[in-house]
Amino acid sequence: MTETHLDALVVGAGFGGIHMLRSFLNIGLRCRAVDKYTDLGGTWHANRYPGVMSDSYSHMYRFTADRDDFLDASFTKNYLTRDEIVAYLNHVVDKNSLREHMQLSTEVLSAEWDDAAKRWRVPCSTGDVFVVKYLVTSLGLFGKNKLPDIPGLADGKFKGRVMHSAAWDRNYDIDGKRVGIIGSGSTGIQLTVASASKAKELHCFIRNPQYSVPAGIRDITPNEHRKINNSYDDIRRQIYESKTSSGFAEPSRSALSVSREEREQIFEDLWRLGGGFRFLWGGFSDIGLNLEANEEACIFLRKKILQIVRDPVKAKALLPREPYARRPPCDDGYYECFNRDNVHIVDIHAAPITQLEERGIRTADGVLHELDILALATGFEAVDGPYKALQNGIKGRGGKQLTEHWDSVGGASAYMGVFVSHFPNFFIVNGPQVPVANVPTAIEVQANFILDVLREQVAKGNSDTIEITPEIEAKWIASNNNIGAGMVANKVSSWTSGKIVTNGTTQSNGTAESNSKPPHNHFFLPGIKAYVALTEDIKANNYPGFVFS
Ligand code: NA7
Repeated sequence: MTETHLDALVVGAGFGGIHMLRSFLNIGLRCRAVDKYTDLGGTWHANRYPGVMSDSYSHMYRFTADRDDFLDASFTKNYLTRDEIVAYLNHVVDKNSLREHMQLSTEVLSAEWDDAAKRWRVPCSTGDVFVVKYLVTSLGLFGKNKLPDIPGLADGKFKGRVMHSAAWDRNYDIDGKRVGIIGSGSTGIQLTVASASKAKELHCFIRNPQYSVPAGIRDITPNEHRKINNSYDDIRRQIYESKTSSGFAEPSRSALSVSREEREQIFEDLWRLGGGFRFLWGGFSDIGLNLEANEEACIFLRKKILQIVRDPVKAKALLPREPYARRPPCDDGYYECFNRDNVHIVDIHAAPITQLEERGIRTADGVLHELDILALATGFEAVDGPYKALQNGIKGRGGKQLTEHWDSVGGASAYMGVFVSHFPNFFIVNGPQVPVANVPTAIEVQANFILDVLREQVAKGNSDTIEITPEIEAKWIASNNNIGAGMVANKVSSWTSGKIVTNGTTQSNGTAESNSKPPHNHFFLPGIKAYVALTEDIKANNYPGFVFS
């Protein structure tokens, strides 16, 4: 056992962990970042399935505060592949000399607040024990894979390979194989497109089809890249003056305020431009807010599906039965894949999976779908999953377990997406109630606020601890849940709204079934501009709800 005393430990070496490490080192803290993976990148390290890429614009999917870095960025397409993102993160690490402060293949086993010493004690899988004043976790929203509860999956009788999308073996070649994909979210859609032309037969097991729009992947010409660079100041301004910082305008008009023809044209333009976030937020203000406006988007998207998919049976199985309200996927020819003879839909809403057998998946209609590989694009125990997965958890004041605390307040929560009552000197980045926005930007605004709070701590005589009151936390949770209750997302089963329905079924009237947990909102929905305004307000009012002692 090696005991290391530092000012701060950052857990996670993805976007959030790297940015926090850099931020803390910049203000002179002695700090280390650890990560359980063998390499940096966090979620982007783990996700290597065929077709994996970002669906945020290339020039936005980076830390834009560093002007030189923004201007030096090299990308050739409007979206980045997974490998380009990991290369970018490596570049940030090297440019800022962070590598010597990082320790990979190091899994945190637990973290316990020692109130006498006013320190966190953090034992790791390597035998290291970090004793630190500040603990920062940036475990990622998707750090824990979700495996489906399919009889036969665990007993290993299936003769082929089974791989979760976030535990993919890149040496496995799907060429000429009989491939099965369970799941049709962002991941399942990317995997389908990447597999359709390679697999001998591709079976897509779809329970709740989602609405996908074209991503609009295209080259960025040198001229266009120059234009982006010349707009740096405008882009930075837009980032902080918008809700989602996605790199496009967010209009304030309602989908119901324009004529049918105009609405149709706007949807058509969005479809042509591409991008799921753009389709949801870049045409009208109320697709996510108003069921009637939402239904207009659904009508347009259903029509597109029916136009593209030639086989009426396949087309019908691809028609979503719920509002357009999950995290919006986009694709590079998803619906077109189903016009291929080797691509099949297995409608597991109609005939659920009964078991995984030696040769493949059996469905309730008795059919055996023979497979060489089963890809589980079944998502993640999103948001709080990585915290539940910590062997002995995170224990705050009086030995209080973080996950128990979250159970007692209705779900995973953090004031400003950062602070948790009863957990002194503990900061979460890119976790529960992070602003719903472009991820690097959301991380930047959270980091800026943490640095503000640390400055305040110094101003207040360098107190031992920073903590928030249970009252401010309760108000924050209630406010987020109130905002969430008005959203269409609250009517579907989705990890984004925290309304997960265990069997995944959504009723034909579009509402999630009653066996779901009470809604608990996982995001700060007002977004970046409102988040920054709130931080200004907190500072101007002398940090109400914060206790520096
Ligand atoms: P998602 O968006 O959570 O999608 C998971 C998919 O897996 C979804 O289609 C689920 O169907 C399906 N699923 C999950 N469990 C089962 C079982 N047991 N049986 C059948 N189908 C199942 O995860 P993704 O990986 O696509 O995306 C996660 C995020 O990564 C995404 O939002 C981006 O931010 C990047 P269901 O709808 O529950 O019927």
